[in-house]
Order: sequence, then C-alpha cells, then structure tokens
Amino acid sequence: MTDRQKRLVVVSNRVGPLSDEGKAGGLAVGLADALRRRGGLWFGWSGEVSTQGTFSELKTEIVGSTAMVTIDLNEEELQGFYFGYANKSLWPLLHYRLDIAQFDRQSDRIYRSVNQRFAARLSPQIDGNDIVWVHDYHFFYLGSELRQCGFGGRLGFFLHIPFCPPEILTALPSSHDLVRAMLAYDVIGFQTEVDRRNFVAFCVQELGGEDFGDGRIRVRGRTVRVSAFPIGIDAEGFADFALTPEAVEHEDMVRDIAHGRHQIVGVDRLDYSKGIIERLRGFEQLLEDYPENRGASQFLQVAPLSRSELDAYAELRNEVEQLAGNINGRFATLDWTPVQIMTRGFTRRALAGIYRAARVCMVTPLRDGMNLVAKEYIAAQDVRDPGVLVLSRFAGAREELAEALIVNPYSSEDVARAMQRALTMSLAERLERHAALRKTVFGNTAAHWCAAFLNALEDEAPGASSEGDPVIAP
Ligand code: GDG
Repeated sequence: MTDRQKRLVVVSNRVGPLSDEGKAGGLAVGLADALRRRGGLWFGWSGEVSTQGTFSELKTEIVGSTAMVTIDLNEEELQGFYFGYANKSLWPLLHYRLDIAQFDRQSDRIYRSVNQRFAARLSPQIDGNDIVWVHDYHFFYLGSELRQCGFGGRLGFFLHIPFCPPEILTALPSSHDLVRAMLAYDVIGFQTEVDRRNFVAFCVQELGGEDFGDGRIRVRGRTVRVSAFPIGIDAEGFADFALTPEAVEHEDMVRDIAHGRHQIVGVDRLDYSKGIIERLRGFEQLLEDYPENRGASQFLQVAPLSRSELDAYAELRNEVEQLAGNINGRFATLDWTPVQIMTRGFTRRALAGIYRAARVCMVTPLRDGMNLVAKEYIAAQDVRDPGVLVLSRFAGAREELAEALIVNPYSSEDVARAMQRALTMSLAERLERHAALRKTVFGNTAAHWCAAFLNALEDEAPGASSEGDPVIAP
C-alpha cells in the first residue's frame, strides 16, 4: 500500500461537521477535504455525558467514505479532563496566563486517564497502515498511549493554540511528563515559528535534547520533526458566503443600523485570551483622543458564549457587559449608542455579511494560536472597497498578515491610534493593503495546511523515526 492510499485517522476533542454548510469552523473544513479524498476515520468525544463515560458504546456516523466515531465522557471525566486540566490548567498556561492557571493533581490524573481511554478505544479500530493525526491540547498524551497499545504507524500532532516559553511551562507540575509524552509523535506541528521555538527550547533546556537545526530534534535517542504549519481557511468558500442572500441581508442590516457611521467590528468566542476588555478600552480611548468619532463611529462586538460553566468566563462576561455599559453611559446620545455587545452566535453566512459591512475589524487577542477571524474578514471584503484589519502582534496570524495595522493590544493608546488610522485610511491605501493580505489568505488555505502537514508526516519513517525508543512513557 502506498502512502497516498493510507487511510487518514483524525482525533480531536469534537468531531465534524464534514461540510461547511454554515456551521463548521476552519479546522473541520480543512480536515473534511482530506478525509473525503482518502477516506477515513474521525474519532473524538460525542459531546455527551453518560454514566459509562469513555466505556460507553461507540457511536458511528458514516458520511461518504468517512466514519465519524465518538464516545461519551462521564461527569468526573468531563470535570477533570475537559473543564479541569484542559481548560483551567493548559488553556491559560499555554496562553501565557500563569496568573490564572490552576493546577491540581486530581485533574492531571483524570486527563491522563482519559487520554489512555481514548487510545484504548481507538486502538482496535486502526492498524499500522493508517496515518493518525491527533489535534490540540486535549490529547498531549494520546500518541504515547497509542504507542503503548502497540500502534507502530505514522503519528502526527498539531497544536492549534500557542506553546508558551519553557520559563512559563515549567510551572506546570507535570510539564516534563507532558513534553516527553509528545515525543511519541513523529511530526509535531505548531501554528507559528515562535511556538515551534518555544517547544524546541523546552526540549533542549529542560530535557537535554539536541536541535539539529533542520526541523528535527533528538531527545533521549528519539528523533522527531517539529515544524510550523500556519492554518488557513477555505478562502474561496468564505468569499462566496459573503455574496449569499443571508450575508447580504446582514450586511444591509448592519449598514442600516450604522446610519452612514463607520462600523468597527470584533468577532470572538467570549474568551479572556481574545483581549475584548482591552479592545473596549481602546475604543473608549478613541472617543477621548479623537472626539470627531463621537456620533460618527460605532463598535459591534459579536462574542458568542463559550465555556460559561467556568468562573473565569462568567466573570469575563460581566466585565465586558459592565465596561460596554460604562462607555455607553458616558458617551451615548439619543440617536447614537457607541458600543453594542451580542453574546448570541450567527451563522457563518451572516458573519460574512457582518464582516463585509465593517470598515474596520479588530482582531486584538492578548495571545492566540492563529486567529481565523482575521483571515475570514479579509476573504469577505469587497475587493473594490475593502475594510481595514487591525491585528494584535500577539496573534499567530501576525506572522503572515504583515500588511494589517499591527498593534500592542495592551496599550489603549496604540489601539486607539490604529483605529483612527484605519477609519481615516484612503481608498488607495486600503486597496493596496487588502490586495496583499488577500493574496496571503487565498494562497495558504485550510487545504494547503492539511496537505503540508500530511506530506511532512508521510515523509517521516513510520513509528520510530530513529534508533530511539518509540514509546516515551512518562
Ligand atoms: C483555536 C485557536 C486558531 C465566531 N463567532 C461566531 C463564529 N465564530 C467562528 C469564527 C472562526 C472561529 O469561530 C473562531 O476561530 P479562531 O481562530 O478565531 O479562534 P478559536 O476558536 O480560539 O480557535 C485559534 C484556531 O483554533 C484554528 O486552529 O486559529 O488561535 O485558539 O471561524 O468565524 N461562527 C459562527 N457564529 C458566530 O457567532 N457560526
């Protein structure tokens, strides 16, 4: 069997959908394409909680040549694995938020056991001819567990979120175990060079590994490939969304509400990594420093709720609503409300229309793996009259999208200055910047990202890519 014919097995916390009918995010779009071409298996959590948890019956849905197979979690697994270790320890830590990361050995134990359970359930469904691609911070230990179950085929891992520097990661009590477990993968992919560098630094400084400088590292006799694979979007598909009747209806609605005023937009899951509070402060600063915007510009933040069971997220929601209320109380007039916050979600077509109606899009996370909103905004613009992207220097997308207005999201003055510059930018400059950004977004799509990763994985020798021990048991 040649590599091209190898079946693709994808593992991610949530599974599907397989087509971008308006709900799928970038990840699903890129993967669905590869799964359709090769045929495959997509394995993950059903999103349901049952008493049997990871011992529950497999749920299988077949779409074309792809099987989507899921299992449940039980309540203890949900709390310890998903809410606990993944979202209270790893998410903040990897986003450089040591100040709010919480560590407890109980959730560490449950996280590892869920990884072990997923490996045990997946193992009977795969063999060495399959190519296995594991996604994201929920499954750092899964590769090592699959190896211990005897899997000898190709095994890749892609991290969608940032990888923090070793000086921060070492605060995690089991950081050595976690990184050593990652070395069971043959190819480890990150969004950016910065993330790749941080991972390599950990391996060298903390584990005594060696950086060959050619994209490979060796740690305790085991060689793995470590690269950056910046994720893209289905740019054509998203640009088409922006022309659908649903998009046009939303575009018109936003323009009507704006009454000829300039619309500034932000679109993010309500998450503290996205810098929504700092962005609102930046908008307040704009109204202070450039008073001509009072009554002339307005800010719409679309912020669908996410992980609202966690205190940090519930607190953020209150804080955002309070700050928006304060800004409105301070500046609103009878016919103008400066800030609008919407915690409901939109369809992707509606979003495309909202992007198109916005003169400025604020993508100002405090730290972000990539940020697909930045790319979607570019794809959705009218090429004859495009808007301006303001982008945080701490978003992974910054490595590619250099023609955006780059800001330090922590500085309200900097953010306000960039907003003002975007609002007053000439059509000629907007056209020039947008053309360059569009080229990048259309040139590195979700399909390119997927193909680049799988090619790298196929180039590696199966299983143990060196003379070293393929099973790195922490
Ligand atoms: C992680 C990493 C990395 C937002 N509001 C609505 C909605 N969205 C969609 C956006 C976009 C997606 O959600 C968000 O993607 P991001 O990339 O911005 O951020 P995360 O969710 O944090 O994703 C990130 C990504 O993985 C991929 O590797 O880029 O850095 O953190 O597609 O459009 N979608 C709909 N309604 C909404 O109201 N339908």
